[in-house]
Amino acid sequence: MARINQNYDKLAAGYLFPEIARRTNAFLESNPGTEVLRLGIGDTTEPIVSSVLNGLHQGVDELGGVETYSGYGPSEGITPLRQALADLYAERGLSLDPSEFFVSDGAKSDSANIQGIFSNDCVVAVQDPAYPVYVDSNVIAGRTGSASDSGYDGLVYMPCTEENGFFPELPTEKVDLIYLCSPNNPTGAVATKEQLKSFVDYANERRAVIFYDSAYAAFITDPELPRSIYEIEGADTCAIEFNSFSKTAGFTGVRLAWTIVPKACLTEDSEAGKLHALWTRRQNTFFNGASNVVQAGGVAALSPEGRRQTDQQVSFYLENAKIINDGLGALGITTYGGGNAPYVWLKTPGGMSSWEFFDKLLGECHVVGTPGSGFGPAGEGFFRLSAFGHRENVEKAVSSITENLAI
Ligand code: PL4
Repeated sequence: MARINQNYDKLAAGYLFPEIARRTNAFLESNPGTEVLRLGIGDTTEPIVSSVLNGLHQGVDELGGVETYSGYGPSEGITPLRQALADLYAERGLSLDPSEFFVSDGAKSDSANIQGIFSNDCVVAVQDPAYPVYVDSNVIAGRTGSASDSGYDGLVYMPCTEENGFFPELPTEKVDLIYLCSPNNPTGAVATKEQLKSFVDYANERRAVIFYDSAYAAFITDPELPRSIYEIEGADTCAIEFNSFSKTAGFTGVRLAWTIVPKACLTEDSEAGKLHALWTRRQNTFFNGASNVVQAGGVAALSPEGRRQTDQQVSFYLENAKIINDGLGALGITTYGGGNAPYVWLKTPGGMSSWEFFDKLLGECHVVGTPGSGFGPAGEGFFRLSAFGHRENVEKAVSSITENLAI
């Protein structure tokens, strides 16, 4: 007799982003013809730059030649791309071997799947608020109890608040798996080297492992802020890092990312090399590699011209963030983030709940954002606006908020 994975029934509600789409569609059904300005999902809007397009075209053309055609590739990624990624980190003085890079179809899938190579009795700590995938994947794996207003039983929430600058204190209990995201989704806060060092030391002392999601690292403009956790001494023995081409190369629909599992990384019951071997085995079994066409695009994105052009696009989105920050600031709304991240994190005016503010913003200004409470209990009373958008739409959204929001 087949039985279902009952952990799915513990999931608190619908996945956040489809829920936003559902509510937006319901609004549009009741208000037909209304133009809705979307600053909700962090999804790129600008066309892929020419050098990356050329790389993608080249990848397609190679499929048309007898000599150049390729079928299944290594599930860890093609060698030129792994080498280009290692070179990128080497530029910052980080010595990682190409074999420590695992190319994939997304930081979402990797950050959801990584827990699968760890024991089910590991205690998990997450920043609160956090990208929902970290929590949901562990709920599904059975590492939590049921959900209440204060979150899931058995999960250690590390509150990120105004008081601590949206970077958490170290857990007081022993935890085994720690999710950190910087630049942070949703708060836009970026961890300093000192802040990361405290977690790296904690993890090394207790043989915990840090999952470091740096999907927005390219948005860091401040040279003092770390773009990779491996800039912190000791991180190679305790940290696994995720990154993505989604937000830099406009690959949210194209799909390409990478995960770094250093060979030095270890757990309390395994030697160095074991985690690397397990992730290799996991990917070999479950994954057949990212598209060869797309990987050709990834190589092009990492070329000098590819980086020059994609950097310009990142700057464009950061300018959008500034427009949002300036507009909300002029209204007297408290905002955070946006300077080194594509997200602006605002405090809801008048102590409104996050979903109340969602309805108000949609109803009065026709602007869609993301309720902070959807990212965890400590997100309540906050709201995320995404800086991904055409300039005209971002400007329209900010004008509409300035003119129509009744506060
Ligand atoms: C909507 C911290 C966005 N449908 O594109 P990927 O898989 O390489 O990267 C996804 C990802 C990974 N890590 C972090 C992220 O914020 C994201 C993308 N997040 C958002 O609005 O929060 C898109 C979400 C998408 C989803 O469900 O992930």
